[in-house]
Amino acid sequence: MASGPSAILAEIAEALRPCGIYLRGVAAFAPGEGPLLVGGSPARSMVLLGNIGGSLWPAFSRWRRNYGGPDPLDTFSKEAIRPLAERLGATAFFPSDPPWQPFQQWAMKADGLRPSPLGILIHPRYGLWHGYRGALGFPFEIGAEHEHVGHACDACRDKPCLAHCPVNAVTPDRFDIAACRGYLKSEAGRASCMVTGCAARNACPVGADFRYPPEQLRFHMDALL
Ligand code: B12
Ligand code: SF4
Ligand code: SF4
Repeated sequence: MASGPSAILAEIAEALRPCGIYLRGVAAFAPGEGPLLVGGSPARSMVLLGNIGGSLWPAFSRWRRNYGGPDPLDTFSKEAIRPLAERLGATAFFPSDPPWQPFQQWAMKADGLRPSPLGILIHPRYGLWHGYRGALGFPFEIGAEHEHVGHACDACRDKPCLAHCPVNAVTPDRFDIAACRGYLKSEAGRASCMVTGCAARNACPVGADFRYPPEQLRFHMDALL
């Protein structure tokens, strides 16, 4: 078992690399501020884990050939992350498990990421093409270097994401979930966003190289509906 913060991070990175899941930052909490861990003490560090672009899609696709149950991506992530949590004595959190944990707040704390008009946090390199698959909470500090990145939307003059949604669900103030869902269920939506992904997300010029592969786009759209 790893001892010392940098050995722990190295072990996590090493164990999850074959699954295409990466270290996505470490959020640090003041004493008493973090969520409660198994055993009752509050977290001092939260190691965020997730995909960068289509990084997990090859491993997930292979795994899925032998899985016919519900929530495949969540199950795949849990199978990868849970044994690691046990080995490291960490508490595992997953983004889709109720009660929803504030993954986006943790990511903002870890790397200074901020939300795009779509509600998704934007990364200056990966754009809107990244997500979180889990997090490991520890009752001690892990002194990872913080990347603290800039906010791409501030420098984006034309904001094409705001112009490309066919039902104007994406606005500077809010994301209109009902309008989006209504469109996705319509014939037009089934022939457009459901096949090629969210048009507003696709219109963003940041991180275009990290765009999800077509099957992954469709998978997430099906899940959204
Ligand atoms: C519920 C939920 C939704 C709901 C509603 C969101 C809402 N109004 O709050 C719906 C179903 C609409 C949704 C949609 C999507 N979601 Co969502 N969603 C969540 C979930 C499970 C819980 C959010 C929450 O309430 N958290 C609890 C609060 C306490 O945490 P928080 O960090 O403070 O929450 C922040 C969000 O609520 C955010 N927020 C507020 N309004 C909206 C609206 C949208 C659309 C989003 C994405 C976020 C958002 O602001 C809060 C403050 O920072 C999170 C996972 C998680 N555990 O956070 C994913 C999550 C936020 N979603 C995510 C994604 C990627 C999407 C989709 C792109 C799905 C897809 N198709 O791929 C879409 C976006 C719409 C689009 N057209 O592209 C990612 C975002 C990753 C990132 N880079 O930031 C998360 C983190 C899941 C993950 N596994 O990574 N989502
Ligand atoms: S198009 Fe511009 S404003 Fe919209 S998400 Fe991308 S960078 Fe941000
Ligand atoms: S999925 Fe389609 S309808 Fe929904 S916000 Fe994106 S562009 Fe608009």
